[in-house]
Amino acid sequence: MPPTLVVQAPGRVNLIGEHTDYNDGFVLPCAIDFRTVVALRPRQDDAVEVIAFEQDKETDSFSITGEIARTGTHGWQDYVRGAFEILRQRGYPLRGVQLAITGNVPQGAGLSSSASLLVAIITACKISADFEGLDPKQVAVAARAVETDYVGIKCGIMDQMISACGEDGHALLIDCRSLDIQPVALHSDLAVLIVHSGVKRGLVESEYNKRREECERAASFLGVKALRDADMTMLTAVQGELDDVAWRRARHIITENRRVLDAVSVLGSGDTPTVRALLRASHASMRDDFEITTPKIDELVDIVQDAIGDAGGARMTGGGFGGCIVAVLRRDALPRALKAIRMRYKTPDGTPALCFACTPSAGAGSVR
Ligand code: GAF
Repeated sequence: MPPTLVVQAPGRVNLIGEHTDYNDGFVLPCAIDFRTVVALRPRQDDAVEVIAFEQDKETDSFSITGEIARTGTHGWQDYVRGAFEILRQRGYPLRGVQLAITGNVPQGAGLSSSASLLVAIITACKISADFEGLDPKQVAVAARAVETDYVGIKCGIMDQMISACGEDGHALLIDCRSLDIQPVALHSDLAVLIVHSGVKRGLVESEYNKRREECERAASFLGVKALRDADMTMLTAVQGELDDVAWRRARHIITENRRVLDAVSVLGSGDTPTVRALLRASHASMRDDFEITTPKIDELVDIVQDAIGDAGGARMTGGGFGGCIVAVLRRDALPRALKAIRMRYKTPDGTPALCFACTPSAGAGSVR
């Protein structure tokens, strides 16, 4: 029997603003044309039956009549179960369904395949059961709660927000404190290129949590609610008193927030020398102050930056410790970026790097 509803939710690439989201700061991601797709058919009972095509057609099933337990594997099943459990806890009327999940967001690449899965499932539940009062921002908040409260990943809100609220042809400036969003049109001469370094993202969870603690330590030393509320004058005044690691983490966050706001006007005007300066400074700050890049990622960023010169900028994107880089560059510089990657870069296992020229896309919604 065919599905009654098909919903998609995109992955994302962050153009600039890394690790600023959980510091109540600013980010500038765009949704990409790689997505998770969920097909749904209602059932007559209280069971949820799921098949995940990209996971070797693995299946899962559970009942929605009481608390929905984790499998404990941190696998895709816990994301689906968590989405239902968080909606159940919040009092939304669930119904038994048959779900088929597929999609093409590269997994483990730092392009938010898990956020897109959660946003797709919650959006599908919302549309099929006709929930009142769950707008895209609330979908994002519920999806993040699944990660933090059910799966146990202490992420920020960026990935879920952009997957739920993305706009065609635009990046989104997101204020991660108020959740206000401002669409930012990219100049028509600009392209967004994502390159997978082939470096598997290791240590992500433990190092991510460590960065959060270091940022919290710095904020508490400075006497502010979050590093969003600090500035370089305050930070300079405590140099030598606050431990050096926390001091440098704070410098990354403070300067990165500034770079995000500066990038907003520049992306619209297509001023690529300034794009270059901002993305280069962001990468250097992630490498030297936040210490989340790896030598292979640094090498890839340098290769792309050398090839495109003043025609744009390149930096690591996402949580770090592997994954992808992003370049924002003039369309006419794309061929030389791709040629340089092909000629000069090899992934750790010797294969060519995967490159995706992507289009800023709309957020989650039904496709039929
Ligand atoms: C990961 C997290 F999930 C986001 O919330 C964000 O902190 C990002 O790393 C770094 O900017 O994707």
